[in-house]
Amino acid sequence: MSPSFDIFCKVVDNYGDIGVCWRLARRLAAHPGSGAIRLWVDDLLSFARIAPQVQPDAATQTVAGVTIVCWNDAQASAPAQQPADIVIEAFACSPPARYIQNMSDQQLWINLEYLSAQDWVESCHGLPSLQPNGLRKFFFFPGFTPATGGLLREPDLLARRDAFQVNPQARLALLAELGVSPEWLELLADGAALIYVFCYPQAPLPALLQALGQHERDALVLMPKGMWPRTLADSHRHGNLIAIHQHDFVDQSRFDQLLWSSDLNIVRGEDSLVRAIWAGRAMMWQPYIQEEDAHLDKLDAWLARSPYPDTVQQAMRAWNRNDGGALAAALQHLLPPASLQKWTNLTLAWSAELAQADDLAQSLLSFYANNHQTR
Ligand code: TRH
Repeated sequence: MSPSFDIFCKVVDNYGDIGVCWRLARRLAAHPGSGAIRLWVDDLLSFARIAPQVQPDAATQTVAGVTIVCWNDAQASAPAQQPADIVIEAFACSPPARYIQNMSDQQLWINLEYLSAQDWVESCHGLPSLQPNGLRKFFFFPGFTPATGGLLREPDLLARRDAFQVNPQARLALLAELGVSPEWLELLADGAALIYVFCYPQAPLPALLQALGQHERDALVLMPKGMWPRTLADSHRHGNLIAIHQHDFVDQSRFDQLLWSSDLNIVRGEDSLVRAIWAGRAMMWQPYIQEEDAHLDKLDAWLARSPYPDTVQQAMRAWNRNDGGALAAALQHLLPPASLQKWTNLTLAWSAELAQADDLAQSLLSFYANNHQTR
């Protein structure tokens, strides 16, 4: 029988926790090998920003085949529910105590961890940890190698991306929908660059704008509203015209399409990292900022697995170290169209290579099949 899933998600900060859980829940709901999918979320307001169909005040609702349960204190003290076959706690958020009381060794209990390209992930992936109630909880690590749980990817994703990218009208329609002006739509249709920026406020954005201004193409920088705490002029003229357009949050499918639409994607956190790779365009990554610069180690580990040459790596390190001078120096070599195309080709080839592996949802189902048989 196809296993059912309970996925528990606490929104700590930002959109990454719910972003990953929502993609996973939808992917599993569409998978022929899984049963009912229930997603427990403690912050439906944040959730609704990336999934506008979600009603922030509903105790339970069904969206895209997923039963969404508002996981608040009242819910936690309500009569415990019958646990699903596979219980996933995202990023070590523990399910409610009363729920755990109803669990037995019939359930597969998974702690879904953050994505990392660091070597140690391979040795920890799939390891059990014995819980005080005698049950085993398994560490499950997404990752970039076959010894990990893989990356989230819908089976038709790259085909949909390819179809979108050969259709310039689809791109312009999307940008028009987000309020990009007719003048800019025309410039973009004539070859101006589109740069997507989803970053933390520590990034040297002014240096990026300046570097774009010294480049031979006009450029439109598209970024979500509210991501940048300081004032930004809407438009600059350094040599070329550089404008910034800030868009309202869109749902995850449109977010993907924005990444497919851009000539350079600068993203942050783990979910956008994966989506920018699948977008197959030139890209830079800013990991979530951690104490003692642990995020810089994460970046280095990921860069070591990436196909990117030194100049691209220098640009990313400079972006993450808030080093505007080094960023500008690297971008001088990377922004000319031929270099940008090479960078794009590298991402495209990497996306094709990574897509050969099982995706995270498939890995979870295979892990269940293997573990279920041995119990
Ligand atoms: O929002 P983030 O910075 O999330 C972070 C990290 O995941 C970090 O590791 C975690 O610890 C911290 O949150 C709590 O970046 P991330 O991971 O890319 O998640 C953003 C999600 O928001 C992603 O699923 C894409 C989605 N999104 C939209 O759907 N529409 C939008 O308009 C935008 C800007 C984002």
